Amino acid sequence: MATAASSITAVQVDNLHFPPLLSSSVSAKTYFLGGAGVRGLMIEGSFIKFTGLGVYLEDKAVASLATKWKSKDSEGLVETLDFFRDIISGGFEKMIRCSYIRELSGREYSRKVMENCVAHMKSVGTYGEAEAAAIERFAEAFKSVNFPPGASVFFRQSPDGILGLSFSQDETLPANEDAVIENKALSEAVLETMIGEHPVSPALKHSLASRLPALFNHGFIVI
Ligand code: HCC
Repeated sequence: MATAASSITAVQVDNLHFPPLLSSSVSAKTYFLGGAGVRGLMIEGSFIKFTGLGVYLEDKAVASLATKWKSKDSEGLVETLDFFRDIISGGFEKMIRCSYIRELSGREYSRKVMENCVAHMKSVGTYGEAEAAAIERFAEAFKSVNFPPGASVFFRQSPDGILGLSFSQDETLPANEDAVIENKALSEAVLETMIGEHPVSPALKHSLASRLPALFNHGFIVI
């Protein structure tokens, strides 16, 4: 079995722990932690932390990204939208874990995510009938779930345009997916809204940009 580099560390976001590796029985893949960061909102002048977001990448992401980006350092990468766009649309699978610091209902959470995704798709011209239908399925999937602190939603974004959703009461990845939505524009928009041009988590972008160069330059140590 292909496993990941021993040099990859865990990340702590508030009380949430993001382990270095994640295995999925759905995809039969192992992912490594690219980075993790907090998503908060300024409410009446104070920064309120709502969720912790972690981006896990399929092993082959390192080789795929290194060719173009290995000569840039962390400070350069964090400012480079094209680098994040290559993560978002690269030909490797991503598993995004969103864990809750504050309790949110599925409706509250999905409303915000959908708003951002629709705005992005409209701005790049990919929002059409198929995307509107995919958004409806997304809303439906979140309709009757609740996320107390510590619960998680996992988004599996495959390069062929599949978005898998798994709801968990803790930090662990469930054995089965709760919904599978086939729509490439929406699957990419979820990650775009987190680490793209108008990111909900600049901290996550910093984490990715600070961790990935070591892997690009020292290679991927298979253990
Ligand atoms: C996204 C992805 C993730 C989030 C988002 C947009 C997120 C949301 C948290 O907003 C949140 C905070 C307060 C609320 C509802 C949701 O992590 O009332 O594209």
